[in-house]
Amino acid sequence: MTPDPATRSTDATRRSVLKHSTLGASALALGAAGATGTALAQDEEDDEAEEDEAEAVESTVVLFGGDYRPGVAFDVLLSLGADGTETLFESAGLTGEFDTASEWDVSLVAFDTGGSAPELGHLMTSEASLGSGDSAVIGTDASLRNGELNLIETTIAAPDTDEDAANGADASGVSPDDYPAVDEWLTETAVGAAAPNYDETIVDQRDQETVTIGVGTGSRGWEFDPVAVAISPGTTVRWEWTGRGGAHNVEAEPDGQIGESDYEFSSGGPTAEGGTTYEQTFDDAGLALYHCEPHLSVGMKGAIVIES
Ligand SMILES: [Cu+2]
Repeated sequence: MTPDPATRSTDATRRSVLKHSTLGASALALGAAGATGTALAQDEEDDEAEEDEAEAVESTVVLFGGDYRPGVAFDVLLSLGADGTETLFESAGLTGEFDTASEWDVSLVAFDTGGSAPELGHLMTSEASLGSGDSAVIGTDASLRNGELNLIETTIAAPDTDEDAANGADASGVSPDDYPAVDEWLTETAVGAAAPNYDETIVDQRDQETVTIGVGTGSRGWEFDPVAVAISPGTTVRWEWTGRGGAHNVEAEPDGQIGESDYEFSSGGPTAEGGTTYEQTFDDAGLALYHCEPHLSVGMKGAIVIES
């Protein structure tokens, strides 16, 4: 029997989707992602009776590798429904766990990458219920769901409540107003250009043990993503080169830049090699402002707020 697409976003269905979650099992198999995933599944069981609470928890989603844009906000354009989902899975040759298309919700989403035209992608989930008009943010912590099928698993911050979405307020309470140096570094042009992908929000990743920042994101590959992120003291940040936009590096030189910054570090000379990583652990509360040397002039800048 095929579920009627129109009923798939009702509360009753949403609850059954959450119950139906296969996250526990798959997260365990994923090793590093297991700790977070299992805790998440547990949270959902605990919160099942409280619909609103459950929605505030992050949800796991699956994307095609080419659609993965860490830290990028997106709008749901439409839900494909049961028939559309089945067609997509078939045309993409998805097998195995995707044989049961009815267990998945697939949405067509528009990523807000700051370019002139939105970039579209598909977002698959067996636990969150997304509807047209919902907005959320793609997680920066990703793992490979299925290498053969080029599928990435990550989390999304659950659909925002209306007031959050409407005014763009950071629900986390990490406000750029509290960190004028972040604003200064990312918007002023006395040293380099303004970061084109900074929208005066600081992505809250304080609950993550490791945080990943894409190096070479955006339409031209000249951005860090997320451009501004809040982490907890003791967190390791890993920069990951996308392989796009030419040679990049990660350079924090408080003496040579605008804005008060507490950290100095460097990944070394620029490299274009996709998959390159650079890690830095931030033990003390404060600010780290940094940039890419070859692309400082086009605003390839980033900021990390370390706050408990
Ligand atoms: Cu660069």
